[in-house]
Amino acid sequence: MKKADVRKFNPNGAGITDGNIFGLPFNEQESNLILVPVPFEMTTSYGRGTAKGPKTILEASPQLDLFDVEYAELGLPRPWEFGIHMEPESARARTLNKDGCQAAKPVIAKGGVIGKNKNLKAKLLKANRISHALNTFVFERFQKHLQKNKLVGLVGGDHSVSFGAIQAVAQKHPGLGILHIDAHADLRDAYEGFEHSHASIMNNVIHKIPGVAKLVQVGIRDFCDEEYQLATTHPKISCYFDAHLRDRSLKGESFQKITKEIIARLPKRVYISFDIDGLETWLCPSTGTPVPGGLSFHQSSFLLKELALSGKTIVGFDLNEVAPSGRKNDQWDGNVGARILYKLCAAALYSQGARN
Ligand SMILES: [Mn+2]
Repeated sequence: MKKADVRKFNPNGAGITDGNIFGLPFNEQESNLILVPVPFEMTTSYGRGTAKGPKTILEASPQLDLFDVEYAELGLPRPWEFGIHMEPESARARTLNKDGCQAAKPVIAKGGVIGKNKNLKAKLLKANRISHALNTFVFERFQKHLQKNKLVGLVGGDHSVSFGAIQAVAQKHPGLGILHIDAHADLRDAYEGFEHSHASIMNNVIHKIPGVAKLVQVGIRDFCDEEYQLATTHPKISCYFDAHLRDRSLKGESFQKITKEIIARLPKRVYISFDIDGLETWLCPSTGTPVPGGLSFHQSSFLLKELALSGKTIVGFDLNEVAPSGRKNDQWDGNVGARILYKLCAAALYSQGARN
């Protein structure tokens, strides 16, 4: 992997707030890693705001110091040297979000129970059409970058936005495994009538993307009966429930042993789908559907590092459900989001052979 022109950036200076991710000066062409922001939250059912996730992360990101000690000891102290670029938010995604939210709002207000109401039925049809359009949009963005052999990450948006990204990555790498970090199983058949809901993303991935061979879920602690059935019986799914992780840790098993077991269940090529609410809630206080429990920052970054070191290749990722608090000068959600995003970038680059 070829480095970008590193003379353009002084990592010892204060972060440049020039509107680029992590304050880095690299354009799309010279970057190995492209981030695609998708400001979309049509099906958000509880707290809203994650359409502002990419902006929240972007604004907090120049605050990071980009030297990474854990990757430094492995030979990659400066992941940024390989070029990380975040595209500007596209007008198309914003329009789909605006129209989608308008259509979905009255349906969500009724909890998806639309009965014989023709108006609501029409709105639901429209919302489902918009989901398909959004999936196609994300798929095409990803496909374009993948064809140029870029590593691509997505920044959401609600979790439904991952579908097109996983579809594109699985098309390039059939037999793909998904490492899914989340509080929620996201295995509902559909939610409130929405075919592509944030709550059914992994059900859709398992049933509609044949290139996905395996789904390994970690930190799951909020799910319904149906989801439990699917998570525990589907041959493609291994689910590490949060309660089980807690029990095993509290009874003295090392987290490294558990991590190795999780990673062993994944095939050679891995896509990481990281819902920020998989973390402890104090790390993502403004996310839409927070649940107590969850992974610590250290556990999740350890898992990413162990995956990077395992010899498996991270071929794509997403970070979703980050939302701003809405309080002035409060960058906490964005700050944690940016740090997880940088760890995802570092792990993916390392697994692809990047070394300084
Ligand atoms: Mn979630």
